[in-house]
Amino acid sequence: MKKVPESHPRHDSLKQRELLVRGFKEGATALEGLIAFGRGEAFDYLLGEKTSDIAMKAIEVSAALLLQADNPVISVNGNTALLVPKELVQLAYAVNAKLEVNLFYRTEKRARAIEKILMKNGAKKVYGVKTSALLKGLESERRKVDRNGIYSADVVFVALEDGDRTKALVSSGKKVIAVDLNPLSRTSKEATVTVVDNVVRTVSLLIKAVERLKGMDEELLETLIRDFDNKKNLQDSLKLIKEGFKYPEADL
Ligand code: PTJ
Repeated sequence: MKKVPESHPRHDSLKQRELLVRGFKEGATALEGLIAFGRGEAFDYLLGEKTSDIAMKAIEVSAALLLQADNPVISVNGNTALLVPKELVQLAYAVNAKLEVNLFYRTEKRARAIEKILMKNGAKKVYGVKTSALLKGLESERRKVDRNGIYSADVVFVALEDGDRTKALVSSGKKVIAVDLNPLSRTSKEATVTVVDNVVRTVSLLIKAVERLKGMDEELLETLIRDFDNKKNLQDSLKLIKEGFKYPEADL
């Protein structure tokens, strides 16, 4: 892998790009995934490349939803498999969730490559390499799911997701936790809880939030979930992004 100097001001972002390029070369990440990441980076730049308090609120509610779920499933695609494989496996253990590969540009070869990455990072079982059910109201390859995984899940965690599937999941009665840097995307608008943040930062923060909330009163978790207004949270994130358009006073 190429070397990005630690001192480089855009070190983290450049490392993430390298991971995705490697994922592409290894057959796990879609070429289109690299483009999708670039769109996310633009939003992240405007957010100051840090997790906002607004996103933290959504992370806390996501932790509550995962802890309350009977059959939570973490959906993994070609981007998240490279960016946060270890963290997704840890999250799955922390909330007793299943891991399922779900791809827009689905091929069995890619699904297997992603399964291999997750196993290497500690997963014992990965769903979605072979699929056994179809999600209603969806025409893309993402409709292919596992009957014992996403199909029967009550809470699904997604990141870098397509609006169509988010809508199909919500329409089938599931709660969807989405991580999406674009608060205007259809996924952001359709999800039950949207974390407007870089998935690279979100997943470890989510694990910490789960640890904090574990063992808390059911009522407290319910109150957190009930009091959360996703639309308001998205509007607040959008305001923050608008702030990012201001030229720093010091540079004027
Ligand atoms: O691996 P596959 O075949 O399932 O394909 C995955 C991609 C990402 C190619 C596919 O789902 C896709 O085309 O996604 P979209 O429609 O481009 O949506 C991606 C969304 O995620 C956009 O709103 C981006 O702003 C956002 N995004 C990009 N990078 C990140 C991100 N959100 C959070 N963290 C990121 N690092």
